Amino acid sequence: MKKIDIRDYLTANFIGRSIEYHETITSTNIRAKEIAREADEGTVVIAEEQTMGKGRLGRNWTSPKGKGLWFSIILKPKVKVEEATKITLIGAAAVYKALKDMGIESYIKWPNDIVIDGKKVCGILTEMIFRDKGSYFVIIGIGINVNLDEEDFNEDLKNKATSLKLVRRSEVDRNKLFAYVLNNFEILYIPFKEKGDIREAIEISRERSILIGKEVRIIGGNREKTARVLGIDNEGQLIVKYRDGKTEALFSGEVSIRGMEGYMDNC
Ligand code: BT5
Repeated sequence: MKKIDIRDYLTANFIGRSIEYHETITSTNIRAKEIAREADEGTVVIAEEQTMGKGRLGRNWTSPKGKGLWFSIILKPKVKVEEATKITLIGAAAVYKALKDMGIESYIKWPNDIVIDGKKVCGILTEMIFRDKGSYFVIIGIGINVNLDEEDFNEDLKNKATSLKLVRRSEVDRNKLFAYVLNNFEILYIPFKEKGDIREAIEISRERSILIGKEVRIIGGNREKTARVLGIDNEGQLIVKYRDGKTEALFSGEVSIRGMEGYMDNC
């Protein structure tokens, strides 16, 4: 197994300039939180394998050894904390663009999944650490199924997850893809960090959305409702219309969206 080395491809100035590498770790998000205070902005924690990879809302993230990109970026934006949740959309847009740079087409399932052939190939978990006087750090954890084989997915995941190797039918260069994600992330993140400007990421989330125009089940708290997705507004919220005609803008993080058809079910 080749160790990650992105020196040939990294053009970003601060995202990924410092990388903490682990063979095995519980979760790169957990480790990133531990070192966030001392770390420079843009520091990345990456591991070949996670033994307790985390999804949202306490869910698990399957992270077998040497086959994926499991990493977390430490960010210290100056924007209001309410704005910082939008960083998930920057991550999704950056992964989409990086895959495109590799010649791979993908879709975005708002707010945190990248989907190919109706199956999840990447998930994003954004977490915040609050410090005194209202300041905070952001950890954006990105998991990309690069060279996973069928047998790396358990029965539950087989129908709803895939890897780049499975869709491409050949191995994908992890170093190149990793660097491309970091490069694209920095380009999209700088206007946000400086001015709260997230327009390009939202534009991409709209253009590549797998949800817009579809009927979905919206699951949040203990309620579940059917709605049609009308679009994504300029704040990055998902605009949905319920069967009773009411519309609502949903914040990322508060809901899970399920498809009504075979595609993207439960991802
Ligand atoms: C996510 O949660 O999609 C966020 C995943 C974030 C993973 C990265 S890896 C680096 C960093 N360190 C961490 O510990 N985490 C981050 P959510 O939307 O809740 O989706 C979780 C669900 O996706 C699970 O309940 C499974 O159904 C499914 N799943 C688990 N592992 C998967 C995989 N490898 N590929 C596709 N789907 C998976």
